[in-house]
Amino acid sequence: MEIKVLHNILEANDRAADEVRATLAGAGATAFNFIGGPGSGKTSLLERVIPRVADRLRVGVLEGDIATTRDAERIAALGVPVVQLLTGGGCHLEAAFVARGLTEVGLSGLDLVLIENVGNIACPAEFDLGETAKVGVLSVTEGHDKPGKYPLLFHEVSALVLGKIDLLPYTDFDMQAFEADFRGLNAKAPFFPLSCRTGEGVAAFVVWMEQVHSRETDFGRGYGQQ
Ligand SMILES: Nc1nc2c(ncn2[C@@H]2O[C@H](COP(=O)(O)OP(=O)(O)OP(=O)(O)O)[C@@H](O)[C@H]2O)c(=O)[nH]1
Ligand SMILES: [Mg+2]
Repeated sequence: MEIKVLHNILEANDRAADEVRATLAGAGATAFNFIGGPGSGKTSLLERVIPRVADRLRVGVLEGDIATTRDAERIAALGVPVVQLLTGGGCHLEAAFVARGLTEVGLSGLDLVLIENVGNIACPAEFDLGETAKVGVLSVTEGHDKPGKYPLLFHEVSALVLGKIDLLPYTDFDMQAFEADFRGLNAKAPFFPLSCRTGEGVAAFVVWMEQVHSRETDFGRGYGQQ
């Protein structure tokens, strides 16, 4: 019974995701779906990325959250349009909700749409939002064993950010073990170690985002399967 219900939800979600994809294509916009655990640094990454592209690209943000507008307030302070998507307890965003968010954020005037999913590395990976690319966000304080424990996300991502590398000296994070675990699930997605505290590594990630927008790089849904 439970399995049947989930199947129906995913089917409906996939149809809505196809509509989001068509809407984005019609607007010439590129959408990134940022997926990571609570506190992994998703909003901090958006705060670093947006000022770096704002002179060239028009950016809008959809902020997924369970209960507050705190992240939306942080993004609004950067002067870009932002819509808060409150799930009211739900552990992930769904495509129909994103479709409404795109209308509210003013998609027709945008180049990039940055979607911060609800903090979680399990549920959001199952839901196609119609995004151009999924970006996984893990931080060194979460541990190097996470790819094998949460394989779907690491398998699905078009790029993986490993944040908070400024904290590496204070943790037992094993970079070699982490990369081996990740590459066992996803051979191709580029890997961006970075720090939103120092700014190290952010520029390379922004270059990748712009290449995705200009379609100069290979990317996409199920990238890990290729
Ligand atoms: N040292 C260090 N701290 C960081 C870095 N990036 C983010 N943080 C801190 O980590 C905490 C969580 O960062 P957020 O950006 O709010 O994380 P988030 O993933 O958006 O969190 P949720 O929206 O609650 O899921 C904050 O206290 C940040 O200042 C980093 O690169 N280095
Ligand atoms: Mg956040």
